[in-house]
Amino acid sequence: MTLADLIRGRGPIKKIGVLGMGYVGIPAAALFADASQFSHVYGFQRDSPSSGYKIAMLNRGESPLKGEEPGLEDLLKKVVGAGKFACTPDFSKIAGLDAVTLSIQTPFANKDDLIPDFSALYEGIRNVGKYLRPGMLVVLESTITPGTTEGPARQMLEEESGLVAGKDFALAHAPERVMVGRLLRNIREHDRILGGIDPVSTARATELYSPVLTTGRVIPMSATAAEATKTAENTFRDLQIAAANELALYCEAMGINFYDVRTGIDSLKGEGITRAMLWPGAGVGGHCLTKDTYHLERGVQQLGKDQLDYPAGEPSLFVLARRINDFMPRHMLRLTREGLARVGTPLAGARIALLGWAFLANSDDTRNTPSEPYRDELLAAGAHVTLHDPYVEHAPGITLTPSIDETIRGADAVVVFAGHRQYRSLDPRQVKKLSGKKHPVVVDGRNLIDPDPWIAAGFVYKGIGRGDKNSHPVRD
Ligand code: SAJ
Repeated sequence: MTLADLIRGRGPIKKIGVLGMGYVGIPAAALFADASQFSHVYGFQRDSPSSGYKIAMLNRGESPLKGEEPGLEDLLKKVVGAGKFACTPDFSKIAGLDAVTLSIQTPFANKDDLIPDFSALYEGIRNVGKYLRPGMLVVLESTITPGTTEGPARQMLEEESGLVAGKDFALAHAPERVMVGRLLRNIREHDRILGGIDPVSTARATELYSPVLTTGRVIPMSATAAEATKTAENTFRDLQIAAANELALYCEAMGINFYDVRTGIDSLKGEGITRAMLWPGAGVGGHCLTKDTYHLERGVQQLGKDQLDYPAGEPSLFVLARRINDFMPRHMLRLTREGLARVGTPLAGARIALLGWAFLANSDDTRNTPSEPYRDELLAAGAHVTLHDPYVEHAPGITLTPSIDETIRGADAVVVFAGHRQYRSLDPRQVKKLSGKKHPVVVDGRNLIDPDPWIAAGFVYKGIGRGDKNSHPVRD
């Protein structure tokens, strides 16, 4: 009996399970449940102290995801109300399903030694393995090191189940490509990279994803190529941001405006000429760009170490890009220190209003926020820091001040770290009044404010990439 026979015997996919009720798993489960082709979807969530609360919320049709997620709450209410979706901690229910997907975080434990923390993912894979039945499909959606699907994931599923991948069950990698704030849209509209360990697995996974795609298409390839595609697309984005950051640092040093240079570079259009330059800023955060480079690096170390031909002794361009982006919060510290020094205020004892704790503009997502290393350095230097973020209610280890006026009151420096729309309309006269300082400092880490009205109001202005303004005469 071949896998194709087993799958034919099972018939079309009807019952689905999604492991990992987070930013990726919840919208994916809701969309599967909303598809008329499928009869029922289980969302699997461990009943742990930290995230067990999600089970009851989801079964009430409520989204535990904070922040604006257009359409998600309504869709959850609809599929729960229709009895097509339920959340459970009972993994034994996997035995009755046709397909299971895993969307579990894959952070790095040690970036220097390229050691990821796959503990949660492997626990999930073993839970699936325990209840795996012939003809079932298993799909890894988490971003993983190239070689994981064909390697450790396959081995664990076979060990736990006693079945053989590609013979008794189908296995594929279909990496998520979602961004907070537009989860449902991204799943429907982005093309779905799909890498089965064999053509039968790829075909079965295509059957799973096609019903939820609207404008998106399935792009089939091998499992390892799919893993490399996902890790590389984030690595390349990180590299593009690092290139913009390095150029911005150069422009500051040369006393010119990065944004003039960017407009100039961007103007070279025409066939074959793409100049998709990204934006410099106060840092790169989130769960993706901060680690996927290391998954790619680990992949080539594990799968291609002996074959790789690379200039001897030269660092990986991708890792260097990571280091440049990780440097930006330190550059923000330098701009803050220099700004204060212009008015004779040492960093020690200075009052800093830090605007923006989320890693992404107009979101509440604080994972690996670049604001944190900056805040830590300020505290280490003896400064007093007041934090504000219109989207983040609370976050571990910090106290947020809900009122922006109270955050700014008495501040020596106001530092914009996240590109939230609310900060775009800050009024320099109002901010100066609240700070009560003759020459408050403003540091713009996201090119949100026009420097001139602030300089005219007596501020010391500092901005990423603004070499044309960062040494302006201070107006009385
Ligand atoms: N950032 C810049 N300059 C830019 C763009 C972003 O400094 O020009 C900073 C942001 O402020 C943020 C960080 O980089 O701190 C990441 O921003 P992001 O826009 O890349 O957001 P992510 O990490 O949520 O989304 C990325 C996206 N990947 C790509 O576009 C290749 C998204 O499509 C992925 O789904 C997501 O990673 C993921 O889950 O992998």
